[in-house]
Amino acid sequence: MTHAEILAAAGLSTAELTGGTLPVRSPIDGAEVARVHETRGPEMPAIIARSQAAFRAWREVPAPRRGELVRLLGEELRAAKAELGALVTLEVGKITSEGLGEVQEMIDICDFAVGLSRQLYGLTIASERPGHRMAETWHPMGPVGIITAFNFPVAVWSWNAALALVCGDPVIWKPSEKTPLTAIATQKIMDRALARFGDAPEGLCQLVIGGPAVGEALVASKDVPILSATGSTRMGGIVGPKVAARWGRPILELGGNNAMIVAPSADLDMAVRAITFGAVGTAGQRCTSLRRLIVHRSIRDDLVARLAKVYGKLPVGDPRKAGTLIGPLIDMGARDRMLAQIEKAKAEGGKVHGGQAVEGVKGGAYVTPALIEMPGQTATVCEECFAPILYVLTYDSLDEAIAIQNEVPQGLSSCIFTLNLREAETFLSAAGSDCGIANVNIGPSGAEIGGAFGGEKETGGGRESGSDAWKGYMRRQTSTVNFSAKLPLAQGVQFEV
Ligand code: UN1
Repeated sequence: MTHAEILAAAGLSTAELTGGTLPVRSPIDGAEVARVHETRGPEMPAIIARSQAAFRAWREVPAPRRGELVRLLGEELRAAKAELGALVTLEVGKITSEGLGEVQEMIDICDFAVGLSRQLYGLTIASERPGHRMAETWHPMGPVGIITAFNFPVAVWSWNAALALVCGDPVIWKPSEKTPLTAIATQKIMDRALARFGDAPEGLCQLVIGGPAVGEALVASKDVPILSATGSTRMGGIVGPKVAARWGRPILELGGNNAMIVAPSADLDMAVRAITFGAVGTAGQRCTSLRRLIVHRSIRDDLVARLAKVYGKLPVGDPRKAGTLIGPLIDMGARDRMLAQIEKAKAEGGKVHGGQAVEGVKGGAYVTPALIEMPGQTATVCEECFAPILYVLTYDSLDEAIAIQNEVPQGLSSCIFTLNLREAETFLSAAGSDCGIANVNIGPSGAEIGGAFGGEKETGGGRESGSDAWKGYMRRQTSTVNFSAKLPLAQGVQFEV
């Protein structure tokens, strides 16, 4: 299919694709595929006011009925999966199966949220006073600002939106400036679900497109009590304090520097497959991508030799072509940053396999992934570079491996390959990995939506997606009801008048 056919199949009209100020390029070949209209800064107060008005209506709709909207969204996404997946491939350069996987992730969170809409449970708590009942209720919180990154241009919105909507919160979405087209197409899918739903308030799900002024309005507004932002640690370092300073609630999912420890007992065939998907899948552009391999000295040479062999024959190229495993980086700037990072690692004693610019499709930023044997965990290894670079480090004892794993400032995802129960459980224990995600015999990326997603330290501390992450989108109310005819005070305090 041509670029134009993919855009048309995803339901994008000429009016949406032309006449605007924001140029959109496909990383596949660097071709400009659209000029999209941007939201202007002065429009933001009215957009936020609409969201507040929608909130006042939506919070009174029973949660299971709110879940019906998300159920319809899931249905519409199922119907549009192929077309939206192909658009993800066009706009981000993901291989076909990963483009489809991204849409599947949206469908999965919709299913999860529909179930959740009947399970927004609070606790009942034993009161110390006779004739009293204590309970906790979860209430809608208000508009949620969602700022998403280019690498999961639509799935991250859905993790936030599906939960927010069943929790009774409207959403305002600001996608990455690099990926407005998948956002517009997704908004149209949402609009179809809204139309079928019938009586949702106007302004429940809004999309704003543009640069910092638009994001800044969401970050600064007291009328946007929750601000969920995915992106770099640098961005989170600006957004987080601003939201906190106005007493808003930030949900941050920022940088990762994810590691795998490979122990002597590891099943190396499995480890090699997990390492390869983790490090080079999505061209190394997942927050959860594998960036550091911490290998026991006794198996290091064997593992590096196996990886070097696999790396030598990885199919890089057009992401639409069957058989391609590594598509382009998002743009030439990303490629330049990767090549510069490799030079820095070399200067620190790194021995590099791969890591070269290649032709792929003319105009795209194609690279062979880099495997870099490092003499130790240098400053460069501690930085996140959003590209397929995997550093190999060596360890002798498990304690040392865990210390290396935890030494970096980021804390998103981690894993260990071992068949030794003591090692596995130590890695998962309080003295083990300090990350939000810690896996055994599974790579660090490709998490299911059922678990809470996010991490500690410079990763920002936020949680999205499964488990009880929904609580981040609601406010908790503790109520004590006295059904007795006396008024006893807690803690035995006497205060007779
Ligand atoms: C991200 O890169 O921002 O666990 C999200 C994973 C995906 C989500 C990644 N489910 O790799």
